[in-house]
Amino acid sequence: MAPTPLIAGNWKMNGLLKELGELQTLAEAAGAGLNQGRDILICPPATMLSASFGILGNHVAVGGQDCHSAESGAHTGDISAAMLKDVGARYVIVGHSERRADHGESDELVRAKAEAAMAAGLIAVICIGETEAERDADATIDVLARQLASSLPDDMDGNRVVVAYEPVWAIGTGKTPTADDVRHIHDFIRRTLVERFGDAGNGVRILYGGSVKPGNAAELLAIDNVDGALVGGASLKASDFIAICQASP
Ligand code: G2H
Repeated sequence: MAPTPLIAGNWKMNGLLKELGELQTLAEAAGAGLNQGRDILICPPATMLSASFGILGNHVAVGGQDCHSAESGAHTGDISAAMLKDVGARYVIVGHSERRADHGESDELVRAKAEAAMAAGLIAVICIGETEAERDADATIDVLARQLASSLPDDMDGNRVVVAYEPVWAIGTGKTPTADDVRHIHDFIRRTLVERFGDAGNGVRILYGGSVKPGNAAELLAIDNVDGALVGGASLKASDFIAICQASP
């Protein structure tokens, strides 16, 4: 049986408390049935997590955009997985390409963060994806194989891990891979998960991310082994994000 689709919004470093009205609109749509047959997640900036949880309640999950690999300690400015859980988060994104690039995060660190998230009772959304240079060098599959081998915890639970495939060159650019490319890559990710984790690999949701918009969501979300989307820019406006949710089968 195919996993329940997950439509996740990543607000990145956007959003002030005055923007909470967008979440109110989303909460009302979810309360009216938007969340039937699909899971919906919003990952606002950490400053908005608590207020977002208050508005979205149980209809729409909230998540962090990153967490530290340690449980607690002297790490100024960082947030632990337990802290995210404490304010109502159920998920956390780890290894987003912007964190890998801006903060030099390695596959091994991403894996440690995913393990910390799972230990705290969160679902880890582990991001992988090739850069434009890697794609141009025909290295996409090699890069994804390495990231999957090194960023994923060994202790796999299909309900506790989500993999998000986000080609770096498609992020915020308006460009997306062809449907055939997405199908081929998601098939590869599924096969890799099943080879390593057995049947648990079939339960892992594989999201596509990178310039998902209301206009392309239906085509992307209909592809085999695309179990949802990780949406950046188009998640900031409730009407766009709701349209993407409605496009999921
Ligand atoms: C990819 C995505 C969200 P966008 O980073 O994670 O962003 O939809 O703006 O390309």
